[in-house]
Amino acid sequence: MKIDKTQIQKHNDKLYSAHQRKVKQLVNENPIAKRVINKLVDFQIAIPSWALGTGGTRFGRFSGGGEPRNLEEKISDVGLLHCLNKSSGAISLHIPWDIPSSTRKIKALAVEHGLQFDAVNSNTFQDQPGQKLSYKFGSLQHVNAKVRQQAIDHNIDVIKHGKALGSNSITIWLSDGSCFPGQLNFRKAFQRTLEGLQEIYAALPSNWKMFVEYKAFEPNFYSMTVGDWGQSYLYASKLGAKAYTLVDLGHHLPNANIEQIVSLLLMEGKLGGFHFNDSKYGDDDLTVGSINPYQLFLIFNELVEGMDARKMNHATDLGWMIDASHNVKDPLEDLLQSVEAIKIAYAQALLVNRRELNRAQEANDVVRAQEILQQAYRTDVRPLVAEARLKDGAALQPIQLFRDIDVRKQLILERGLKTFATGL
Ligand SMILES: [Mn+2]
Repeated sequence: MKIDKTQIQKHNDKLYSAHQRKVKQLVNENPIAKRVINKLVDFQIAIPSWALGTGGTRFGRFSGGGEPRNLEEKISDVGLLHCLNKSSGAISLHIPWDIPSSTRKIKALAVEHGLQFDAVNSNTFQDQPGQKLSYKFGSLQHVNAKVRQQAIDHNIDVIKHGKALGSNSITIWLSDGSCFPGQLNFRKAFQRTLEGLQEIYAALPSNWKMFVEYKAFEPNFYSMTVGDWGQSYLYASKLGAKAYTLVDLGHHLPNANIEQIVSLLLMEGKLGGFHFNDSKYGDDDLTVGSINPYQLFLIFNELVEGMDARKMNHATDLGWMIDASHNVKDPLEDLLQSVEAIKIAYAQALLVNRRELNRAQEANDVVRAQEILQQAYRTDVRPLVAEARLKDGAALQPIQLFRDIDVRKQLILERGLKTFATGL
């Protein structure tokens, strides 16, 4: 299905005067509000192909109906999101779930929807049908060189698919690790993994980036071979200038100070990108900003500060991706909420008075520093985010429009009630 421009126009016309009042007030109160709107227009967040279907847990999966049955329908779903919010102009593919049957046709379809291909993702955390050797005891860390080679070959194959589609980065998340003490020699596992990553790195096209994602626990519960940002940084440093650390918000131990991690990785020029989600316990994959929006704001506060210090382009110099998959919401509504939460946090971070904050920090004025941060955080920036959408021809209230025109009902009519998208 496609959303007609007149449907968006009608929706916006109805909401326009109330919206305009709020924007005017914000622009009057904040001298930089107009600059914030322009930055919001440029800021795009990639949608992961695996989040378009209903996710599951190890206990079960409850399909929502009308889920995309193939890559074409996944691209069409991201096209719907992008049409509604003009902020989701890229899709992140997972190989082998999303191998195109025709690269030429898939590229043309993406262009039709105004989409680009973001980072491609490899998968050595599962065994695929027909696969020769098993990843039960890891992939790049494996004691058997043949298993390691199979994982290396897969990653190089993923790069080839990405290159054909016009992507320019690969995200490697390894589930490698151990479940019990004594199972693994940590040093040897690290060395083997590094050697495998080096072979993959050697296959990167010159303009590509490699993102090394870390995770504290699960599926291995005693040790993870890329378990935290320090280990990821170690791999990325040893690999070279094209390798970076990728921060997934759900991949930390509880109470980790993610904003500090972000700040230091940026300082070292080794922050590559993000996987956004939210969590209460661990890798919960909940909607971005649903549990702890203040933390999301604090992370963006460090991102804006650190990127400006290195004169980086907010929109293009880091990879911005969502990584979520859960089982009770309509996946498309969830993604609209996630993108909105990211843009709200970004806008609030842009409103922080940097000069005043710096002055308060230099004077050890702790109270003032908190006031400055929370002044920005407690500003309702939603009209600015909506104005950025309006400027780009998208809907003032994407979720409301999604419901008003019954997008899900249309998708169920087209695809059926009992469809299953490949994913987690
Ligand atoms: Mn992730």
